[in-house]
Amino acid sequence: WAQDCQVDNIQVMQNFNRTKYAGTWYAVAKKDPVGLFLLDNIVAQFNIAEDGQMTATAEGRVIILQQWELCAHMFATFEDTYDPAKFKMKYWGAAANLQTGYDDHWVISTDYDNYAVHYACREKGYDGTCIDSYSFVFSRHPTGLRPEDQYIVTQKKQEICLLGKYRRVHTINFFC
Ligand code: ODT
Repeated sequence: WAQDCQVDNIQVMQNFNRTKYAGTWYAVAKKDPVGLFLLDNIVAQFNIAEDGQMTATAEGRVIILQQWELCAHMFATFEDTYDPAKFKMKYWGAAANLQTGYDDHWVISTDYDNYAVHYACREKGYDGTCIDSYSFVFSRHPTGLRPEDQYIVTQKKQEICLLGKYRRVHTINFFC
C-alpha cells in the first residue's frame, strides 16, 4: 500500500488536553529541519495561563556562528487553531543571536505522563508532502522512553512519514 504523506492528512492527538500536557518534557529523539538549531540536552517546559493561553520555555545545546557552543534559552507563545492539538508557535531566544520564528506545532500523540510525539512542517511541496519538517520525541523522564512506550512512538513516527529519520539526543550529559 502507498502511505499517505500529505501534511493535511496527518492525524494529530484526539481531544488534546493542554493542562495535562503542561510541565517538563525531555527530548529523547529528534528529526532535524534544514538549518538544524537545537542539538541536544533539550528540555521544554509548557505552561498554561489562567486564561488558557499556552506558553513554553526551552533550553538546549546549540552551536552558533559555526563554532560557539552554548546553552540557548528560548521562549514561545502558542496560537490556537481550529484543532486543539495544532498550534502556531512564535518563538525567540533570550539572546539576540538565537533563532526566532513562527512554526507549526502539532501534538501527534501523547499519554501525558510518559511520552509525546511532536511535529512541525515548515514547508510543503507542490504535492502536499512536507519538504522541511522537524519532530521531537519527548519523555517525562530524563532517562528516556519506557520500553512499553516504544511501540506507539515507532508507529507514530511511521504515520508522519519520518520513521528512520530521527537521531537520539542526550538529555543529561551537559551543563544546560
Ligand atoms: O532545532 C531545530 O532546528 C528546530 C527547533 C527550533 C525551534 C525551537 C524553539 C523553542 C522555543 C521554546 C519552546 C518550547 C517548546 C518546545 C517544544 C517543541 C519544540 C519546538
